[in-house]
Amino acid sequence: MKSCVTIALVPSITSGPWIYWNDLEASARKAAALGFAGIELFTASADAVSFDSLSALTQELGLSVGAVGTGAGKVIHGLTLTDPDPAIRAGAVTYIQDMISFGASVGAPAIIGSMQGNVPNGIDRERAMDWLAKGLTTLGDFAETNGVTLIYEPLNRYETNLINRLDDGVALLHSLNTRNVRLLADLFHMNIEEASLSDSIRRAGSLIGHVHFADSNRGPIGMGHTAMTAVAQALIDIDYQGYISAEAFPLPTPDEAAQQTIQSFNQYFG
Ligand code: LER
Ligand code: MN
Repeated sequence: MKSCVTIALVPSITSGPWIYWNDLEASARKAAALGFAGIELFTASADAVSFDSLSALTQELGLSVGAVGTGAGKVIHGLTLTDPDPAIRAGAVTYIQDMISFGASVGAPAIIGSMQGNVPNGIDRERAMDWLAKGLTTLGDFAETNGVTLIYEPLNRYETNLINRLDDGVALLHSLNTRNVRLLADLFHMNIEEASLSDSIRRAGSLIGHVHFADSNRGPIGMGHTAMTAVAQALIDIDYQGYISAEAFPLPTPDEAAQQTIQSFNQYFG
């Protein structure tokens, strides 16, 4: 398993569950100094960070890019895969394709979290799930031709009414006409929705492609009450090889949150 830490690079978004903020180079240098293996980027668009500077920086520091988030497509551009307007759904697909290409240029998968949207008012759940499935299939195939997987993230009930639990995510993935989509196990969302984090991880098994590492209160692991020993054992038992990426509030400060995260990572997975 590989340690990873998030860097938020969207100037108009000034609070949220990301450890480092605003300055890619300074953040990457701090992450490398603490011993993180990877960085996860949250950018406004696919061209917000230049490939040349990103690849030079990560090569110099020996860091990989663990994943790229696509949530700004919803927050800034108002796009989701389940919008009732077909033009907006198509815009969401194009936006995510651009993010997939950007991520693939540095070997990283893109994450679909908030970009999944919600069952819109006045629309049947079945119809919205069909839009989601079509979007994920198109994007899963697109990612495959770019040599990366696509990561789909169940979110807690306050953020989506589409898929809240890993079991339902597994069923969704099995229904798709692509085998290139993996699940994101975000321990914060799971703390709200799952009966047992470790049992859900064991059932999802090899379909888990990325992990968001946050405690019950979305602080860095160690600052809440998630029973992390059992969660870590489940990830070890399913032979999870991917990133354990800190998507948590930068509390009490970004530097202390990063320090707390790497200490917890080493405690459970070192
Ligand atoms: C949002 O709560 C989240 O967990 C992100 O990873 C997805 O956009
Ligand atoms: Mn997440």
